[in-house]
Amino acid sequence: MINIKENEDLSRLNHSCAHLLAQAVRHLYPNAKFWVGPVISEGFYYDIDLGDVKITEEDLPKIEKEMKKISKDGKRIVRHELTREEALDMFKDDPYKIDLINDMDDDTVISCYTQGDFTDLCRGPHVDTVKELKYFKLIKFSGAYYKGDAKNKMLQRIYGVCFRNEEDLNDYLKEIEEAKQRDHRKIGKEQGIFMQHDLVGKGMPLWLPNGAIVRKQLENYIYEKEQKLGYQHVYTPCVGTVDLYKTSGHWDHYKENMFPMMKVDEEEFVLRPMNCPHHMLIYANELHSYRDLPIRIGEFATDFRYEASGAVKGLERVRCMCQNDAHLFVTKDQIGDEFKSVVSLILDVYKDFGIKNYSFRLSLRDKNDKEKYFDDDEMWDTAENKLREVLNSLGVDYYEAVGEAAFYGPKLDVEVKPAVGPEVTLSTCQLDFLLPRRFELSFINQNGEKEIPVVIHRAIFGTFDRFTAFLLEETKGILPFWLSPVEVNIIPVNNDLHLDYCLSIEKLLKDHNIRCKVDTRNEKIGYKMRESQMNKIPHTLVIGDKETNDKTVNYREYSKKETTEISLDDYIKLVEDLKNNRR
Ligand code: TSB
Ligand code: ZN
Repeated sequence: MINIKENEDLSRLNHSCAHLLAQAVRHLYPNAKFWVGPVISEGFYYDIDLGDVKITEEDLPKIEKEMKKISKDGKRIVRHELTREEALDMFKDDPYKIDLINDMDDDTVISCYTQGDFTDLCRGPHVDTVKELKYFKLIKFSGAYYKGDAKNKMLQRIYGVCFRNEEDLNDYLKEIEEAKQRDHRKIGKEQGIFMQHDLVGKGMPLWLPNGAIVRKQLENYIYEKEQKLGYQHVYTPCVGTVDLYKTSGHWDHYKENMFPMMKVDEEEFVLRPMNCPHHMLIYANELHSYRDLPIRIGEFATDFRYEASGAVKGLERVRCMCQNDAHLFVTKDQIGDEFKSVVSLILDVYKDFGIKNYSFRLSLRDKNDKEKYFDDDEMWDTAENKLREVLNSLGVDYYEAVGEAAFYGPKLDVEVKPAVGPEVTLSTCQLDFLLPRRFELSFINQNGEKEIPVVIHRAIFGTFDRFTAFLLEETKGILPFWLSPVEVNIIPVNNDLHLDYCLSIEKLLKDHNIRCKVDTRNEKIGYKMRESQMNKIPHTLVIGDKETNDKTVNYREYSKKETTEISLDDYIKLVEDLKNNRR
């Protein structure tokens, strides 16, 4: 999808269209006051204070109509520069613009743009006349806190987009429509994956039975992989004391992302935002020799993070999440091999899920920023070079982000683009020189001396929450056989004649751990078949006289027209293979 903000011409056009929107709103609602109307990657928006008037999406066509009218009038868009005094005088009745003017540096050139009866404070640039603003559309409407702060007044935000010609606009609207269809929040609702409830709280999704099946399958899948790679899984509490997070440094550096402290008897607890401290303590529970390393402690661990209320989104950005987490304790010499093993696992998993649209970002330190980064140049240089070397040896494409490393070490993230909204990180692999020091971890090296291990934090799925969100969008909700909540739907042609055989198929499939159901409703076959497709069930069996007499099944794969009749025994073999080999 095109990024409007990065295209100079479209950026100017959309910026002017934001003014056109404001002018139309002013015509329709004379008391409207305007805060800011920036260009964004998806077009533009304007934040508007309409006093007591509440507009809804139904009002957008009316506003669009007024915008079209103004555009037809074809007034020129004229720039004026003002002194601070002139500007303050011109906008004296508008607290929002006064606020903007007062925020400007002394050397800012203050300018405003006038088109017909409307003037707005603005840096520009703009197109020459409103005539150029012909192919636009108001997309949606939402509330937005003044200055993004929940303590402030809620303004009304209208989003729109503008193009140079009708074709581009239509193409873009089609893309938005497709993205809406792919949005995991829509699919998640339709397929009974998750729900939210105000009584539970913002950003705290509830996984429904179908979602729980998907999640359990993902857990089993990654657990098996990690077991084969020598990970040891643990369970730890999702709280820790404030002292634990003081020791780790999170209390000082991560507090704004944490839920507030709660006191129980004499202990001060926090809901944990990360699992590293718990895993450090597990490592420290025993003495270690260099021969024991690498030690890989894994956990499907629930974390709580304070995410801004405007940022929480479906399963993608939540306040209660479950990480597919692990902390690897390695010697300096093992960094390369272990990092390679993690990157290979990421590649392996993405291949299994057919995920192709992602990019690797290698975050490095900014050498000149001595304050932001843990001070050990040699350690950083060695580690950064090692990571590059591994990525090159695996032939992985990546880009380097200098100054984006964490305080404690360099990291590799995998970025993906959701259907709606900016890119997010899925997998992550982070080197850490600091945490093992803070917890005074050690192992006995080959010379019989105490040495501090290096820690690698890694999450392959990231969180089950975010990965599921992404998977639903990538697959448009069409999950592979082994992940589908219902794998096989059995439809008897006639309940009186074929139900018994259907029930025996169901029993046999269930004995083989296949998730299946018999549709016994008194509906037409065509209706049941269509519904089976709508529910994206991988296999639908239609069982009539022939199948019942011959002890066969007639199966149809999702989205395919043709059906195949095979013996029940062969069918069991087929679906077992699909399931066990996660085809
Ligand atoms: C990998 N301590 C490390 C861990 O050992 C850690 O917590 N890293 S993290 O902060 O990057 O989080 C791990 C992953 O969780 C991220 O890569 C991202 O995929 C996922 N994640 C982070 N925040 C959220 C959120 N609010 N909602 C859903 N998933 C999230
Ligand atoms: Zn960690």
